[in-house]
Amino acid sequence: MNLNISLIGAPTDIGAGSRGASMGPEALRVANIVTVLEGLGLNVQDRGNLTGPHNPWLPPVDGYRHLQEVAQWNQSVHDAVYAELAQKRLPILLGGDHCLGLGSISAVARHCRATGQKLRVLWLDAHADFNTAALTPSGNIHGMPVACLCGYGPDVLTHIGGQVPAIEAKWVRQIGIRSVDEGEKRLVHSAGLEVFDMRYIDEMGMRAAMELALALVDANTHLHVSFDVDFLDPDIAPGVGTTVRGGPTYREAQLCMEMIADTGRLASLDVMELNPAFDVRNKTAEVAVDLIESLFGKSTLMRKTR
Ligand SMILES: [Mn+2]
Repeated sequence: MNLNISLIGAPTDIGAGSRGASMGPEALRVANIVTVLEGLGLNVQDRGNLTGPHNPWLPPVDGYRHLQEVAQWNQSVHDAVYAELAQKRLPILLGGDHCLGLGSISAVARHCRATGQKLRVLWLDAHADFNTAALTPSGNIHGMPVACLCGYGPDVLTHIGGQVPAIEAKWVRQIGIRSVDEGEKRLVHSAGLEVFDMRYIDEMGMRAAMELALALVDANTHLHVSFDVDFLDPDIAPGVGTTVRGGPTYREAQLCMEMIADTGRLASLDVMELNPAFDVRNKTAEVAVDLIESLFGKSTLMRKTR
């Protein structure tokens, strides 16, 4: 794995349905993300925060809230993530709401085209984030990034990575899903996304889900993890805007991260939707940093390394 890490803060809640994810990057820093990663022997550069338009908090226009502002933020994220990848560094995007997964992953996809790598996206989330303007009940664009990446969305969002669609649905594995709108569900199926929802994890276990989600990841695969903190059960992670009961437990989430680490292919990461306004003594940020530590190879198991 790449030992050179760059942190990119994106302090905005421009695509969300509640305010506060804009404080996410600082909460992760307060939870010692830099020293924890350095403790694993990684070289960490904190690039500070991107800037962008303020949140005007307006109702939807033609099915989108804040479309131009969302596009601006995503362009900044795209440019910053792409620049780090071009310097052979591993970018960690500190969100910010999950609409920014669009900018991040479209940059990753562009990098993979330039380097001839295969891309695998693991989307860890309670939600499929596959809404469109026609389907969305709210107009909040944080419910749309996966659809936009797959080409379903307005031009100003789908074109950010320089190719439409930015990615193919079959490159994505969604894990932990438990809240999908009715019309969104049909689009997820017709687009052909592979989804390991909570029922799958309940019945088959996290291990089986992750073995399938990581199948065929090889030495030429760029593995991107888009970690929406609402993936986790609200008992351990209350600090998000859209809690959904029945998510992975602490141990299940650790196993998920450890199995990703075992591949040695992690090459970029988003940590999204952390909302300190809903948190309790920063515990969600601390859990997130704990899990990130495992994602970068800390083993909690008494197991000899190979
Ligand atoms: Mn999400």
